[in-house]
Amino acid sequence: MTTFDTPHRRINPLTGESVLVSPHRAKRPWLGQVEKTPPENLPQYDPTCYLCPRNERAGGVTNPDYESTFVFDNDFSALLPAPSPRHVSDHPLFASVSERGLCRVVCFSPRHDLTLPELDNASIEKVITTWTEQTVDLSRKEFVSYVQVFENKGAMMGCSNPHPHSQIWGTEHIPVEPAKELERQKAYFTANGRTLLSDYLKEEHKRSERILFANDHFTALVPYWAVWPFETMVIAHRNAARLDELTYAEIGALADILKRLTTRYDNLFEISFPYSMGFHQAPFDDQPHPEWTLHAHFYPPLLRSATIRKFMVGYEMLAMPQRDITPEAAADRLRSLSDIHYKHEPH
Ligand code: H2U
Ligand code: ZN
Repeated sequence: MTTFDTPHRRINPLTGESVLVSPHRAKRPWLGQVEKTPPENLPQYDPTCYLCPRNERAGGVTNPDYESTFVFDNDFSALLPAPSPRHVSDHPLFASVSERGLCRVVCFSPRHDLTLPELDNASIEKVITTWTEQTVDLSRKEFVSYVQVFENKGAMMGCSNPHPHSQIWGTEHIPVEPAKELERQKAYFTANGRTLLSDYLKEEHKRSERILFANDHFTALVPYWAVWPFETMVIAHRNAARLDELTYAEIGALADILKRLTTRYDNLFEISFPYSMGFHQAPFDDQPHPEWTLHAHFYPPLLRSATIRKFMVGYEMLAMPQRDITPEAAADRLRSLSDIHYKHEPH
């Protein structure tokens, strides 16, 4: 095990980008902004919520009386499916391309008050199969080459409504982050004949200091190159490149990992823990993708309590990301927590 107690840079092999780690600085005092904690007790049904069953959404559409997951086209889609006129630029310094796509919202359940860790395993499996069906459905549109599943959780992450939901966007081009990962995973596979993430996972299991937990099919860990204080990844053990390649057993295992990880996140500061998470799947670009390993990233903003967040400002905006608490220390904290949600733990 390596001891890191002085400033150093770590490189993210998936993107080629670096993070500056400053372990000696983790105890600096904080007199800055303090966040509000989210309300703890939400109603099961909120008559003013545009995601609850039977309620009206923008544009006057009424939600069905749905009983498990519910998917609809975003009423304020960031992308449009219709082809737009070809962009013609009169100068290389003013480049643009048109982008077609579709944006959907996926509600986890009719319950306004139940977040991912509070759903039972069968309901989480249903969320995963809905993400899978939607991935396949969007990928069948002739103009879609990449599908991004993601969840913004908590007001701190810009989530507009506490009713547990995620989003899924299909786009004509491969977006920036997956495009970097595609290039790096391809280069690694070409050079080594094995996938980058399968080799990484094997090494992490040997070293064990950043592993949180694993089951037969998935591992949750704090990546060596994590930028956010409690950033984690969930990585498939097998070389599945997309959600639709998962077997029933793997979907069950993924549900188990997601439930345990989000439960520990909530237990960390005993609040509904905010984050942005999403799956990185291989693109739908008519190419084989033996280099790609299905994985999820969780990016939570909180740093040292329910009310103190990490800001990506100053040096991060102008130079490179920087963190104080080491990924190993963050993994220690997350590993020490219970898999039983604090709201349900006998006090
Ligand atoms: P968040 O995951 O950021 O909370 O987004 C929820 C989405 O719901 C957001 O993209 C959409 C917004 O455009 N929305 C509707 O589609 N219909 C509505 O009636 C309100 C919000
Ligand atoms: Zn609701």
